[in-house]
Amino acid sequence: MNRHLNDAGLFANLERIAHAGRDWHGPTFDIFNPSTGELLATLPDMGVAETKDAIDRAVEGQHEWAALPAKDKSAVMRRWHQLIVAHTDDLAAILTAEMGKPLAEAKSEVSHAAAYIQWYAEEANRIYGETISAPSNDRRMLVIKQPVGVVGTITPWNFPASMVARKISPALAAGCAIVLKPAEQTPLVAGAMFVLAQQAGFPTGVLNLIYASEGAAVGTELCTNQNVRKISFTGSTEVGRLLMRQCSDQIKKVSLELGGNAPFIVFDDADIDEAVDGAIQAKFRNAGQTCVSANRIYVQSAVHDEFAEKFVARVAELKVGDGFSPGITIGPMIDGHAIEKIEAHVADAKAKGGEIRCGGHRIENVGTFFEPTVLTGITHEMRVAQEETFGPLAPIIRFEDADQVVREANDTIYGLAAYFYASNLKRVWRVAEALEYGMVGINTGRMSSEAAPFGGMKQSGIGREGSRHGLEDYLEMKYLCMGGI
Ligand code: TXE
Repeated sequence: MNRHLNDAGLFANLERIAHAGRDWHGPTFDIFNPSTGELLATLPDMGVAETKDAIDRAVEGQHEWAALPAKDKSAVMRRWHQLIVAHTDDLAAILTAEMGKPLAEAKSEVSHAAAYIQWYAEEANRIYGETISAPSNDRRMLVIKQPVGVVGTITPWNFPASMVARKISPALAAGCAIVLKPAEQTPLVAGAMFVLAQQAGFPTGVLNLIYASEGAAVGTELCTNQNVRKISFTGSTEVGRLLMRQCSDQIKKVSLELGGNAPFIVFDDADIDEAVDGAIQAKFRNAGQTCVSANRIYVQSAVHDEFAEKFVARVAELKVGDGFSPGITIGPMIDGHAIEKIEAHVADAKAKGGEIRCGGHRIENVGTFFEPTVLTGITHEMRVAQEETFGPLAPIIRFEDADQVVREANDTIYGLAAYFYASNLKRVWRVAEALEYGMVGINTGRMSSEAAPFGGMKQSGIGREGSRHGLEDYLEMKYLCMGGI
């Protein structure tokens, strides 16, 4: 077992938490540390039968949970939040071990996850309906909100703790029960959060966990089982499309948070030092493995060289390595495929005239590391600008015309996040309104918050997570009309 997890008290119970506490005699799969290749854990490899069981348990659990008064639901959720806060170090160690991100980033992710649970614990007390002025005096008309029912949730490996909290906590606040399948690379922190949920006192069947070595079989069961009323998925656009097709027969509700191709635009009236800071955050957080990662950096001609020079100097200071080592700012890629995708984007850019300003290579050692890389001389047509790289690769595109850059920024199938730096107020408004993205960071490289709606337009997804809007996605609206009054 990983030396950093020896003291992680939560680690001991992870194998049993998924199978309703029973022993497991079926197939298993292994979880490895991507920094070291070390074996971390062996888990039950569950399939369709276990998913059906979990859904049945969730149906029972959901009735009990929905019937609890709002303040009691809120109290259980608050206890879960407190336990997560109290175990931040343990959870962060598990997260860094299975996913690789630097320990400081892992702690900040656990805090972010806890913030969602706290926010929605409060929101559980604030589910309101409405009354309607009836057109005639002999009737009363109103709208009530009720939980959608059992929710199937599938999460990715890049934020293994906060994705779980971001999906589960609004669903719980609404009165739903959950069947969760975390990503096969990073199921351990989800398991640990479930151990803490059990200690917090959720009724049996409210939270159900499926460990599986791949997503297809469990995903198909969740999408096609009549008792699952909604699917909430974060992952690739390709799998999102598949899940939506599978849900279509039953007209099942779906929330999808999928790929992105975020533009980061620096106009000539921007504060360049602040723009460099923002670009470092927006590009290199989580080693570029975020759906809101700045994928294309457009810089206006007059400030291009100054920006590029300062940016390259800052990128050269980033430290790559095992997330447990002090001072590390860039952890490993999740696996070898991720490295191959970055290499292909670099090779394509080089072949078409792009210049490597720093980095550009995988680090040949143990683990799956790639050097933080900056490319200049990039054009909108190159692969690196057209596709989501999902790694520490920053392509800079020079532009002249402000209207043209907005057109290029919007010229993608994605519409998740965009960023721009400018100071002219008229420009700020015009560009903010013209960008076809669900989230726009203006003079900031970081915008995710439990209090704000996170989600995208176009093929980046459907629905929003976080804020009041994230709660509404788990509530059904029912119109009541009372006559004969
Ligand atoms: O995603 P997958 P991968 C993007 C990013 C990345 C690419 C591929 O560009 O490079 O997707 O990553 C489950 N039915 N994002 O391969 O395959 C899987 O088990 C049901 C963006 O990791 O979509 C895991 O739990 N489920 C993104 C989850 O889907 C299935 C985060 C994500 O895996 C399934 C991750 C199936 N047929 C990747 N196949 C973001 N929006 O942040 C897989 N899964």
